[in-house]
Amino acid sequence: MSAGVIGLGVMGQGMARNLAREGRLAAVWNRTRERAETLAGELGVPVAEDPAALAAACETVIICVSADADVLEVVDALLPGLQPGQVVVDCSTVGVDTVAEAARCTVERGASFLDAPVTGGREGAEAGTLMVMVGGEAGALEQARPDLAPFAAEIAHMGPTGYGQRAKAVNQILAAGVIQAISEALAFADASGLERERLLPVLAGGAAGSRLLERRGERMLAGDFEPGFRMALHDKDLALCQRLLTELNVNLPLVEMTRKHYALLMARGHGDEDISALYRLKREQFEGGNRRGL
Ligand code: NA7
Repeated sequence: MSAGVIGLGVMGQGMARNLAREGRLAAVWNRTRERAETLAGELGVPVAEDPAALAAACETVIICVSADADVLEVVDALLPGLQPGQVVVDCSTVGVDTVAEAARCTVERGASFLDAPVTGGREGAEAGTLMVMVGGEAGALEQARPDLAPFAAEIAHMGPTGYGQRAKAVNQILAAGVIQAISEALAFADASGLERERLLPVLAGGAAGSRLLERRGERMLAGDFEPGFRMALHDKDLALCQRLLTELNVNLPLVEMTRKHYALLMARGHGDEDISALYRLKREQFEGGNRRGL
């Protein structure tokens, strides 16, 4: 059993490193070749000439690229190298229609497709503790599982194709709520003159504590918004949530509000910062930016 990774961004790099650590990484490929060469040199694995060559060199093809059109482009490019019985696992966060199309093309070649978006961010990818939410056939998941386990704390089968993405959408709505709550509460704390060294440990240990607060609270208050989880990507994910919600004839206030706030920040050039940069807006409210609320 061996895996190849296509897409060596923040998430794909961590996945590839953990696969290499367990001796399961056969090859890598990245659109920007020098990124692949740097990592491949470090890990001692080959850089495939193109996605088709990578597919031909491994049993499980793991994809982790930005958005819908990128996934379809990569799947199209790898098909000529795909053999019956292989499993293509897409860990990108994209729409259910995209994964349905990718699955259709893959199955036509006699291979299997799993939508397997992840949560846990850069830290989770590096530590090999991502939560993986999988849609597709249970048998294909069992076949690919050993090639996902090196970067996962948990791999959960959510249902047929598209159900990994549906589960991820739920997670992204939750993430919007948590980051809204933390940034608003900490802006209030800062404006109130509370000492962060005393406050943060108490909050983290209480009923409203969360991993995001533990990881990001201190850094938000210090004005450090290094990603992590890039705002532009979360905004893309919330747009995917809106599409799923439209099918149900529902607008969720949290999703609408968070996209509005992200739009304001992205227009000011903060889209490549961590989602915790939402704190910038909340803090401005206390500085007279908008005292009535955004
Ligand atoms: P990054 O760090 O922005 O990395 C994105 C990666 O996707 C990077 O390797 C890109 O290659 C690659 N990419 C983007 N578009 C394409 C196309 N069209 N073809 C091939 N490769 C492409 O994102 P993350 O790692 O944080 O996140 C990846 C996914 O996981 C995303 O869906 C998140 O929502 C969750 P490049 O180096 O720019 O050439």
